[in-house]
Amino acid sequence: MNRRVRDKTSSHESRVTSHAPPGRLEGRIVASYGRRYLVELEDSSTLECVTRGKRGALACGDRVRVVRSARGQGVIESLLPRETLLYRSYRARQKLIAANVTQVVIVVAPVPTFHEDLVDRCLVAAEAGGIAALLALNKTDLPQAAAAARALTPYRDLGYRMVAFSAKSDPGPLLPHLKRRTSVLVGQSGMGKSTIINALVPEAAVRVAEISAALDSGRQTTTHARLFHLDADTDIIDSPGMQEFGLDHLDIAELAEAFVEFRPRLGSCRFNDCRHLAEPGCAMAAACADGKILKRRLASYRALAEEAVRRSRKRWK
Ligand SMILES: Nc1nc2c(ncn2[C@@H]2O[C@H](COP(=O)(O)OP(=O)(O)OP(=O)(O)O)[C@@H](O)[C@H]2O)c(=O)[nH]1
Ligand SMILES: [Mg+2]
Ligand SMILES: [Zn+2]
Repeated sequence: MNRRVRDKTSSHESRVTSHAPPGRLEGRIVASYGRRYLVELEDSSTLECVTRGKRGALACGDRVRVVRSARGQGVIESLLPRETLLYRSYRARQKLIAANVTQVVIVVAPVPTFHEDLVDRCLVAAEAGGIAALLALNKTDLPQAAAAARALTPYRDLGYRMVAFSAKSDPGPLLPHLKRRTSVLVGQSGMGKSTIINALVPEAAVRVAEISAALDSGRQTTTHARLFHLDADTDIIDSPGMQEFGLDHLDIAELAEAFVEFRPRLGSCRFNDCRHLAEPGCAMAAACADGKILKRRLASYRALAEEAVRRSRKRWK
């Protein structure tokens, strides 16, 4: 610290600019609370920020340019290009989950019961977003764990990586899958996403507790996304539990492409524009009849595709 500069400047503002370059700083959003964001700067300090202009279009993990406004506070001036974006959508409304992640960890557990339909939707969103997916079965200490593991085997057969563990007793098996990645934990409420974070990040428990006390909600459920560092090149984002996963931004072709087992068969249907709904000569239907595509997965695709058809009809009315 330069004592002379410090002595000459009495206000905090000018002292800050004396050792930070004037003008813009770059940082990463490590927490998003509605319209407020916590931005971590390159020196690991954080600023509580608001945005100028476009509201609600930023996600945890986003890289941004900020300017300081007051002690510990700043204004987000602009968003830097994203490598990936995971989001849900309902009609034209987007719900951003996380930006710049390289892996989506879909957390499931035997209790409460997880819904395969939601797992399918998370996988579709990850595939469509160009993000690797990992299935994480938590709470293996519970007696129902074997049945839950069986329910997940079709996904392993599709080539998805899978890991099973108990966050309460030992989240260790998950660690090698997280190394050198930026992962976001997603899934239904109560699957144990925050428990995993607390088990892996020693200081997280304190912070999570502080936040819920501040909100005075009395609930343990996660209300906003938050990024934690596991080590210098490993980050993990906790996200609020979800009951549904809207995928209104995907059209039929994108949906079909996001079902990995469809990919080698795309282009083999009788009609070039086959939607794989009920068209004759559909290669997906044929593969399903042969037991090569699971009935449940085809049904899951069709439910999504029918929604997409209804949306496009509405648009042309
Ligand atoms: N038996 C058992 N219970 C667990 C385990 N991990 C988490 N739980 C329990 O599951 C419940 C939900 O855990 P959370 O970590 O809050 O779940 P979450 O997925 O973060 O939930 P939301 O924030 O609402 O999305 C808590 O009561 C945990 O104690 C585990 O490995 N074994
Ligand atoms: Mg949580
Ligand atoms: Zn087809």
